Amino acid sequence: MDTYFKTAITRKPAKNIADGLTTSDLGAPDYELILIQHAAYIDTLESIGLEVIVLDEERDYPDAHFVEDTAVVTPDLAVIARSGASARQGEEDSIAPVLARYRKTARIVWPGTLDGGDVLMVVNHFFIGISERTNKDGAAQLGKFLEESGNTWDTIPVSAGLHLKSSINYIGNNTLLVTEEFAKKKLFKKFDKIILEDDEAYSANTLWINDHLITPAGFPATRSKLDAAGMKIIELDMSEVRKMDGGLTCLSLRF
Ligand code: CIR
Repeated sequence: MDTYFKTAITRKPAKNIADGLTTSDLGAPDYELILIQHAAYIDTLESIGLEVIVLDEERDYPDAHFVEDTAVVTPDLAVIARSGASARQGEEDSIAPVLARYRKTARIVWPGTLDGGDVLMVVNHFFIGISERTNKDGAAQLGKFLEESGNTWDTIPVSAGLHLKSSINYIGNNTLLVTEEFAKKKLFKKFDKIILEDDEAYSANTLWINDHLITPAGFPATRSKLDAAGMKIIELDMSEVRKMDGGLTCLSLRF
């Protein structure tokens, strides 16, 4: 197995997770169960070669275990984000010093906003979703930092879902796992695509890491398409995470 990602930052969910932001109508998450699901997520990352840092819960920030939104980490840079959700601004303050141990850091500043969930990295090209959380200014600030270290970038409107990566993820070998709506976009023309059934759109949020594809359990049509593509798949139960609009990528920062 090629180990490309060595480290993941995660955070224990706080007891008041149900006070976080959500658009789902799936009910309140069960705290004991989310702890079990979170522990299984950490075990899985460790099983594929990552060292996992687990930060303490943050009761003032019930969404803070969705650490992905607080930064964008590339092989040589960590850009600390500034969420477009005011209730989430400040989560990044306890992440920045941890990332500074591993990377040179930069920051998105006012009037820019950016959530890491809107940033899709495909090798050294970055697709930056313009959404309710990420504005054009935030995207331009990130783009400038990315260019300085030799990367390229594009913006794309997030026309459905909370973040760009709610609908599309890169799974290696020039292939995107993508909803039908995003599959049509010109920007993704050069990629091969595995297109999801509409009623399995949640499974777009998969995590391709260290030669494995971690997918949410309970999406049989997606599973058979991925099996046909011959990938090494690990399914995890994300039921409680989903209730707060979260998914597999949201629960860690990986580098
Ligand atoms: C929020 O609305 O910000 C959280 N409840 C969910 C964030 C999910 N993060 C992600 O997809 N990267």
